[in-house]
Parts: sequence; C-alpha cells; structure tokens
Amino acid sequence: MAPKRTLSTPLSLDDAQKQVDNLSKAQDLSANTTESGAMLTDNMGHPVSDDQNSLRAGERGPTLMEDFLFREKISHFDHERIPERVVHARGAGAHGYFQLDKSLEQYTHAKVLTEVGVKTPVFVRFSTVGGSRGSMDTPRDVRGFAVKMYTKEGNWDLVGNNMPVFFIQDAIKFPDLVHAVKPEPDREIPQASSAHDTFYDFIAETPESIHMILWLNSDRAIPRAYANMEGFGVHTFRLINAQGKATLVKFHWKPVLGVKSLVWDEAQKIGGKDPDHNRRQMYDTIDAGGTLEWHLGVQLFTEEEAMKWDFDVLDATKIVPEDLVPVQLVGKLVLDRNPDNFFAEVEQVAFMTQNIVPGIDFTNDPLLQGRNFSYLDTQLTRLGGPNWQELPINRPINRVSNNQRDGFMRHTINKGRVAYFPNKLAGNKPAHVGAAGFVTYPAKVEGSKLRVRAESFGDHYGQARLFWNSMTPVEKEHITKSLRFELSKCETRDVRVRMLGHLQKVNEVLAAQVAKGLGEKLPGQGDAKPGGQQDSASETALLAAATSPTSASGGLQKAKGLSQEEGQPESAKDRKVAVLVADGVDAAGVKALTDALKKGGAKAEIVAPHLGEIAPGVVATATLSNTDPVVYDGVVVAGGAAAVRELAQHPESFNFVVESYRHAKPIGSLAEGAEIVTGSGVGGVLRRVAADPNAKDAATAPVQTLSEVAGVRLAAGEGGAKLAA
Ligand code: HDE
Repeated sequence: MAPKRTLSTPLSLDDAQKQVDNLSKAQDLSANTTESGAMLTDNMGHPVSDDQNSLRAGERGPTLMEDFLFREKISHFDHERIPERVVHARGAGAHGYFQLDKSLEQYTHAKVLTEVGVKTPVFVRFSTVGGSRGSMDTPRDVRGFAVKMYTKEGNWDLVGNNMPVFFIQDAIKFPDLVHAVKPEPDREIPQASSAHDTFYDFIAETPESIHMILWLNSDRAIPRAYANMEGFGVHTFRLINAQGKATLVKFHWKPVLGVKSLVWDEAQKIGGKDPDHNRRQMYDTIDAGGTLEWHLGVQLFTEEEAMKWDFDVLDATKIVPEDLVPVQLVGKLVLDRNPDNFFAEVEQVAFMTQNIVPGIDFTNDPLLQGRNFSYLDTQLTRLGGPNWQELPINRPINRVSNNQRDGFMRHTINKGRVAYFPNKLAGNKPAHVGAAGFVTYPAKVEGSKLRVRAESFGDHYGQARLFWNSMTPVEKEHITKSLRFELSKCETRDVRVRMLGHLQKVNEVLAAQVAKGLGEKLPGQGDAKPGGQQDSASETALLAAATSPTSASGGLQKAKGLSQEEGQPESAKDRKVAVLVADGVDAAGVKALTDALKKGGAKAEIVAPHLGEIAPGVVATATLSNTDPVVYDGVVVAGGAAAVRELAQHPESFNFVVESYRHAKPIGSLAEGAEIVTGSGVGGVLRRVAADPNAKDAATAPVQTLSEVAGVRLAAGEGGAKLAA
C-alpha cells in the first residue's frame, strides 16, 4: 500500500544530506575508497570463481556469449577513458591545506580570508597547456596552477597560471589561440610545442599577445619543479567586506623555495630521459614526508587608484607592477598528501572560475567573464553529465542542499516529493539566506551593446617593454635564444619576418639579436654580413644596455618581481645530487657526504654501474645507464681507487660531469673521484661553457648552498669555485 501523503509528512532531505555529508567529511576521500577485499566479485557483487579464463564450449572451443563475467570485465575496460581536457590535459595534483596568517577582514567577509589559523583543505593541480595527457612535463609552455579550496562556504577555485598575464584579452578568441598552438590539424605535429607556423602566424596577427610571448620565451616557461613556480590568479578580482565596500585584488602564490628554472637544453633532454620529471618530483617529495609550499600574496587597490594608471586592470595582458601595489603575504599553501588514485582525483577534478565564495566577486575582465561560462560547459562533456560535482574530489565539505535533481550518474538519493521552490509542503526549505549568502557586488553597468575592444586595452607593447627591461642580461639572452629557437622552427619566412616586426616594437636590440639567428636583417639595420651575421662580440653588452621608455607601465622603466634572478630565495632543500660510485668505493666518504646532503634538506641518489649493494651501507638505486645527469641538480664522484678505475671504464661517468658542467650545476669529487672530473676535460673548457648562453648564469646555480651542505668542493661555471681536486 502506498504511504499516506499528508501535508505534515516530515521531509527527509536531512537524511539524504546526511548520506552526502558522511561521504564528504573533510574531503576525506577514504570514505569512498574501495580497498581491495579478500574475495573477488564482479561489479554487481557476485562472487567470482575465475576471471582469468573465459567460458568456452569445450577446452579448445569458441567463447560463449553467455559469459557475463567476460563481457562485464571487457566492457568496463572498453570505457575506461574519458576525453582529456581540451587544454591543460597533462597534469599532476596533490592535497594539502591553506592557512591564513593575516586577516583580510578590512577588505572581505570571506571566511577563508578572515579566519586566521584555520586550515582549509585544498587540492591543487599543476599542468602544461598544449600537450596531450601523455606528453612530457618539460616543454616550453605556460603551467596551470589550479587551486581548489574546500571552504566552509563552498568551494573556491583559483584557476591560475604560473605567468601573470595571458595571450588574449577576450575569451571569444580562445578557440583560435588553442587551435593555433595545438598540433597542426593535417599532420598532428608538433606535440606539446609552440615552435611552429600556426602558433606564430596567429601571434603575429594578435599584437595583444606580445607581452605574454616574452613570458613564454623566458625561463618561466621551463620551471625546475612545481615547487619552484610562482602562481597568479591573473585577473583582477573583487573583495567585498561586511559593509559592502569593494576593493580590487590580484592573487599571487609565491614559492617558498623561490622561482627556479631549467635551461632549455636540459628541459628538452629531460623530456626524453624522464618525461614524468615534475610529476615524479612532487610525488616523491610528498611520499618521503616532505611538503611543497607557497605564500598567498595579495595586491589590494581601489577602483579609483586603478583608473589613474595608464593600463586597464580589466585587461589580462597587463600586470599591476609590484612597485605600484606591493604584494602582501597573508597565508600559506602546503601540499602534503599524494592522491590515492590518479584518475579519481587528478583526472576527475573539475576546476571552475565561477566557483567563488561570498566576499569575493568577479570584475568585468572579458577573459574572466568568458571563462565563467567555459569551465562548467567543458565539464559536462569531459565528465559526462551534470552530476560531476558529486564526485568525491569535487564535492564541497559543507552541506549541499537545493532542488536540483536527476541527470546521468546521479549519486545522491534525495528523499521526499518536494523538488521545487516555493513550497509549503516542506516549509519553504531549503530556504534563501539573503545577505548571509553570495551577494553579487552591485557594480554599475551602462552603455550600448557593442562588439568592441575598449580603447584602454589598446597598448600592446608597453608592458612587454617593462618585462624586457626588468630582465637581467642572462635572462635577456635566454629570451633571445628561445625566440631564435621558436621562430627558426617556423617554416614560413613571412611568419618569422612578421614576428620580428613586433619584437622591434618591444626592443631594437632584442629584435636585432633574434633576426641574426634567423638570418634576417631589420629595416634600418646596415648591410647584414653573409647569412645575416653581425659582430657578436658585444652581444651581452647590447642586451644589458638601457632600453626605450615604456607606456602602459605605470610610468616605470623596470618593475620588481619580474626577474627570477633577483631577490629569490636560495635553498638546497629538495635538490637532488647524483653520487657516482662503483665497487671498491670509499664507503665512509659516501656516508659522510650523503649525511651532509640530507642534513641540508637535499637528496642523494647513489648511481653505479649496477644496482644493489656496492659497499656496506652504499646501495645503488640507479645505474649509469638507466639515469642521466639532466635529472639531478649536481653530481659528486666518490673516492676509492678501484671504484674510480671502474667508473672510468664507463663513458657515462664522464658525461655526468660534462653535462652537469654545461648546465652550470655543482660538480664535486671525493679523493680519487677528482680523476673523473679532470678526465672529463671540463677544466679546459671552463670559460667557454660559462659563456654559453644555454648555461645558467653561474651566480644562479646553488653552488654555495650545496657546497656548504655537502662539505665538498664544488664547481659550476666561470663564477663557481675551482674544480674539485
Ligand atoms: Fe583555462 N580552460 N581558459 N585559463 N585553464 C581550461 O577547463 C578557458 C585561461 C586554466 O587543472 C578548461 O576543465 C577559456 C586563463 C587552468 O583542471 C577550459 C579561457 C587561465 C586549467 C578552459 C581560458 C587559465 C584550465 C579545459 C579564456 C589562467 C586547468 C579543461 C581565454 C588564469 C584546470 C577544463 C585543471 C582549463 C577555458 C584562459 C587557467 C576549456 C575559455 C587566463 C589552470 O574550460
């Protein structure tokens, strides 16, 4: 008999909610984790006698359709893949928390930014942009820095990048940008690379991208590790305080270990030697009990201040220079837990710019406005329907309560018959909470409907110049080399020449240096030598020379915080040093060295001709042939006459020294190990290597830090100490 329905029937939304609550306790995914049980079952719970042999008619006969176990297993497998993200497909993530040190109560009523000391659970996903899901970690590319905070007031997603500006000013251009940078559609080449015709053809026709192009060709595009990346919210957001007053804000993540990069040669080689390099680093650090950490920084300014600047804060191709508005550090992001299951967490996490909490609001940045549509839309396809927010990784920790129902893969079992509002049957619940809920800031809007770009978005070169001017000579050299590399890969001369035209508007020296690499001469440049070669003796001096004044730069010639060579912390923490050993090694020396490295927070990996125990307490976890110098931050050759004789039989030992030297990494040796260092011939090329623009400036390599820690003599490039003896 159907239950009697009366107006007083108690609603059971609460019960349904309890179920969701139980599952989402503090984003404790273990509540939903399926640990393997002792007994094998199929997906319907039937005990399985054997899932290694299909059902067949006779020992050597055909497989039977009746075999539901076979069909279920294969069918599930057939559908294991979901579409990869259209951009940012390659990524890795980790759990952790955000903790506020300084209340922003004066500016916002968002609890996550006012409750000092409270730990808000977070999940962060880092990514490259252009490559497919299986591509390498180290291409020249922008990196995604997407943070999901499970706050008491719902999820707040800060879906940022490791660069503070973007290629375009209006989201409607995003499909064009992405089609241009992705592999060319007729040949599906190149994978995870911007160095091709269609990308620079689009860029050359899109001058607003030039500022970002300088960032993309700088060392920021080849970060050493996720923990060495800065993160940026990019857009200007709005904070709203309890009195309803608005303040504009830019969000920053400043890495505790400082911004550090690879050099291009290293990045390319790592791409082949260890395509999972960054993912592995993060996983290993956390797995060993370590953490990755950033400070949350905010730049706070009023609309009135913003109106005085000669750039528009709604234009995502512009920064707000730190000289105009300093970054205040207000809290810390700590990643300390690896996902249990990559697919369930990293692949299924769905970030959305429109996930904001009361006290934070959008601005009219046309890129942000467009993103607010795109992220929800893309999840519908990628995650197969409207219920992706019920997946454990996407669920908020607070109670979800509304009248939305059904759809593919609905998990929540809502009870009761009321799924609408207003309702008297359920006492008009769930009820609106008025001012206690999310209230949009009543920004004034007026004007005609127009498909235009604001005039205030019109300067495309001013901040590109500001960025260029703010680089050190080494950084400028790297940008020049990168542009030569990228543009020389463009097969169409016209594309290369058009790009030079834009670079000329940024800086004549930059354009001339790039032109030289392309065998071109710039208008107004004297007769080029054969092949476009100019005298190169003064190249560094030219790059260091004063540059043209800037516009759209807040009146600044140079801005703080842009160079990664200036003012960044140095640390040996999480640096990985290869210790070359062989049978007969001086075990005591190795132990002293590895202890010292460990004490300084660095990691030592014992590399030998073979795996396993080399001497008492010295166990090789990598071999000369299964690893490579590019995946370490330095190398030390251990002592012991027999060991060194053995190492000398392997060309890889010398390669360790040469490659490390080429990338300006610290090189050290213990006792007889010096023979490998000197035998590599590096001593003789000391000066030449240091002058190689592919090498990091010696001053930026962690020579001192590592050498102090290791207590051995290390050398790196021209500015480094003498070679070990
Ligand atoms: Fe994204 N972007 N984007 N983007 N974006 C996506 O959403 C999009 C932009 C960023 O780890 C997609 O879930 C538009 C700027 C990150 O899961 C998609 C525009 C910034 C991630 C999308 C932009 C970003 C994405 C693809 C306007 C830095 C990875 C899959 C021009 C502030 C998130 C997905 C993750 C992902 C659209 C521009 C950062 C298609 C329309 C600017 C970190 O919705």
